[in-house]
Amino acid sequence: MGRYLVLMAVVIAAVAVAAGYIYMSGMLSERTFRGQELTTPLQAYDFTLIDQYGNKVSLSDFRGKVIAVSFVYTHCPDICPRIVLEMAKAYTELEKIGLTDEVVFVLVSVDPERDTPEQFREWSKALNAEEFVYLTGSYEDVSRVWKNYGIYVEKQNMTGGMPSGHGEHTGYIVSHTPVVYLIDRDFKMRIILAGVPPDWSYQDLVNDIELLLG
Ligand SMILES: [Cu+2]
Repeated sequence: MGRYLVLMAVVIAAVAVAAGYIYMSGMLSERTFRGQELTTPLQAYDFTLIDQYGNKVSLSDFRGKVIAVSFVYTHCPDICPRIVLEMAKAYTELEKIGLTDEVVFVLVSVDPERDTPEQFREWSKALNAEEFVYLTGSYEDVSRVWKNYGIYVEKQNMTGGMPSGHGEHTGYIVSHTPVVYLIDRDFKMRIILAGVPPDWSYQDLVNDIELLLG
């Protein structure tokens, strides 16, 4: 009788542990998007600009991959470097899990007058984010892209506003919408990560990219 009770207790405990484990693993595998998911995914707006090597690049060239698109400029004092550095961290994580062939990070200029391909090349080196695609072009071409992606861009003169001695930061700054869009393999706009890190983190970006890759 004693032995029977012990056996029962062991069996009950084992079942409880197994059930708990199944429940836990079920919870862990249920991952959700951390960015804002579009309820009706639309076809991404396609465009052609010039990359940091001077080549013509269309966004649709990357169809079949997950595309992360953001809007930046190289003279940005703080926000853009934070966005690119966070994206670079995400890229490093994706590299570790062997997913970089299936992902592309695209940065479109909000200051095409100063963001030449060469300027982008140097900036990407300084930020250690040379794997990304930096796109610029004529004001007309680039501003059409802002419009289609809902990016607000406004030049603000800094005449006398900045201390001298740092020539490249004088002149003007550009106010712009900070956002990262994720486009899926079918070239559909799916996820919006709004704001500047820490509003979203590289972990959020990796999580959502992994989910889109399926
Ligand atoms: Cu900026």
